[in-house]
Amino acid sequence: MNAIVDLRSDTVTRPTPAMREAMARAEVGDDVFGDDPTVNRLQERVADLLGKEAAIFMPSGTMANQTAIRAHTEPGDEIIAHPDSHIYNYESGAPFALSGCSIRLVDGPRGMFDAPDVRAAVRPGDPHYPRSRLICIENTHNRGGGSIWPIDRIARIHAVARELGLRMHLDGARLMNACVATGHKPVEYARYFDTVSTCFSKGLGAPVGSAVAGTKELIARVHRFRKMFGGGMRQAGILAAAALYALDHHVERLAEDHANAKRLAMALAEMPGVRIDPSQVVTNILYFDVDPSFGTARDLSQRLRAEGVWMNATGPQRIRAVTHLDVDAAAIDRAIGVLRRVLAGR
Ligand code: TLP
Repeated sequence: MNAIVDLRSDTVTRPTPAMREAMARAEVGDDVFGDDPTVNRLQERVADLLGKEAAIFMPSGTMANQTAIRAHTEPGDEIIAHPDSHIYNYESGAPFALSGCSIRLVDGPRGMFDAPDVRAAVRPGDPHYPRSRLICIENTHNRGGGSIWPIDRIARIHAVARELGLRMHLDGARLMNACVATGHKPVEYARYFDTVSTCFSKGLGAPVGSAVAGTKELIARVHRFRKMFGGGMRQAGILAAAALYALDHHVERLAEDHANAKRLAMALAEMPGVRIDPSQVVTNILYFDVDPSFGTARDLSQRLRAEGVWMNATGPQRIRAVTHLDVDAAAIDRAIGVLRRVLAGR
């Protein structure tokens, strides 16, 4: 029997033998004391990569985003974010619970809004209102289908933020996917943001780990909240070594994941009962809609699962597939074959 093709998320990747070796060799210390040389090396590397004064290692993307949000805001403040954003949908309501902030949702196609939308959403400086404090942007955008924010749009939003005294946070869980797809350097995006979070445990293939970068002052605040939220880690160099390995070896190869996602999307577009626009598939995430005459998304995903192809239903008729390090072109071919067979035999 063929191995399972797991397209549920790029978080499912397992460390490669070479990454495990790098982890086993890592020099470690107690990172709560600031003593772990490998964590320190990773933090310097990430700060440098993103053109920031400092960076801090985090156990998860969620904690990276939420410690940054807490560092920028005070209870009663308001955050501007997209209704499809990860921080709003998939972080357990943390901005409300951990930072005491409300979120003003600003919509737009494929997870992206523009500067006039932001300007219209900022509250007047009147004590009746919450204080608009922080704009959060996600790049690439997960529920937007792995979409990439155009840099000039980010620059326009940044200009409004500066004019009106708001800060900017980037959820860059998949920033490297955006960089590989466009050829832009991470710093070209990061320069518009006060803080940037980025993940090593998505397409980059590390088992655990994210980071937040910003000014020394902001990162000192983020550090305090990481401790408060229970994210202080001890001999975390073993994990930082995996992240360093991923930055050295797994960035450029993201282009393969993008090519695989595109190929899967093009094949899906030819299948009965499926709606997808392959031209919108620009990185490693794709969504497609299932015609109700072919059953629900959950029905289809269960039938696919029985054939060894795993994809999650994300809505009544919607399925997400994510390509990654553990799915090569041959595995994509197998997934395409199974999809064809299952859809033909509805
Ligand atoms: N996303 C996961 C799920 O939570 C949905 C996935 O499978 O895609 N920002 C973005 C844009 C993300 O997609 C994710 C994870 C996170 C932050 C949170 O990262 P973790 O899972 O490390 O807390």
